[in-house]
Amino acid sequence: MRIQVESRVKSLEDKTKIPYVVGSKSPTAVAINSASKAGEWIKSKLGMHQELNTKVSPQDLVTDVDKGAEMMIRKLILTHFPNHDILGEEGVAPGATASAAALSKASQSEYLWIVDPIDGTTNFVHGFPFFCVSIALAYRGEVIVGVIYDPIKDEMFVAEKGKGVYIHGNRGEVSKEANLSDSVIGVGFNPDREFGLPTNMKGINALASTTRSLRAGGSAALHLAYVAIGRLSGYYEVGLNAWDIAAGALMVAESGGIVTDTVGKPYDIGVHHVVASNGKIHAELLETIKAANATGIA
Ligand code: 2AM
Ligand code: CA
Repeated sequence: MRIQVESRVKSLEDKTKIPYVVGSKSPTAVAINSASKAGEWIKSKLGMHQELNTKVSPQDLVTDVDKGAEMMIRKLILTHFPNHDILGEEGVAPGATASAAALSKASQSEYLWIVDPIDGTTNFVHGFPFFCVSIALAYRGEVIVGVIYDPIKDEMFVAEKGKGVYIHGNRGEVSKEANLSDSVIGVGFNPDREFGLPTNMKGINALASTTRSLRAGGSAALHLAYVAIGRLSGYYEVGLNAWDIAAGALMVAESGGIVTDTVGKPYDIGVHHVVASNGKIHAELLETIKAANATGIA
């Protein structure tokens, strides 16, 4: 696995002339190793977290396991890349203003790791087996590596810019549905009851009657990985943060899909309101969300 990944990195380096391997180990190998180690530890703590606190709302949860996993990932990354910057969910004060400020500061970084130690914390707390570790690396603001690890299913999704998306060595591809009526779309019930939840509910209401079905698994990153490998036709959610989206967005783009914000602007690490799809249904998905006044963008 490592040899395969590192040879892909080498060919990317030749192609782009980016000084891609900055240490003795490739960033992709470090991301895989970190996600795997943190994921196994998180799984071992299932049902055993010690602290449960809330952030922006009573529905927005954080545990000692989120914090411990982020610490573990930070240490592993900095061991190999001590000069890189890290934007991690648990290193940022709760709330949209603090996360926007952190992202704006971090956007100046040459190499920026964007880390969500547990995406799907509500699921982790309730023992619902759908959560993951999400790790992305951006070079001058552009995501070049994305790794998502689901420790319950032991599924490791890996994407590198220009090299596709892989799940356990097999290349992933988006699904083939050409119409919303044949599509299964991932959605989310955002914990922000003032803006995020009501906006998403308008979109969910419109999509429920125009799609084959909807799924709200509670992990943005896993939903995006599922779009990338064709298990979902698309995904829509308003009110997310950079760490929920970065790795998964690269995966969707690398598997032939499309990722934009809710008004169709191409994805960048500042996007909070996301629409991802197999590409074929993208226009219809955007139109439906717009007609429902559910873009979250004035
Ligand atoms: P989390 O588990 O890392 O918090 C579910 O709809 C998605 O929303 C999950 O990916 C979840 O990520 C994310 N989420 C939860 N609380 C959030 C918040 N306050 N702001 C943005 N995204 C949030
Ligand atoms: Ca999280």
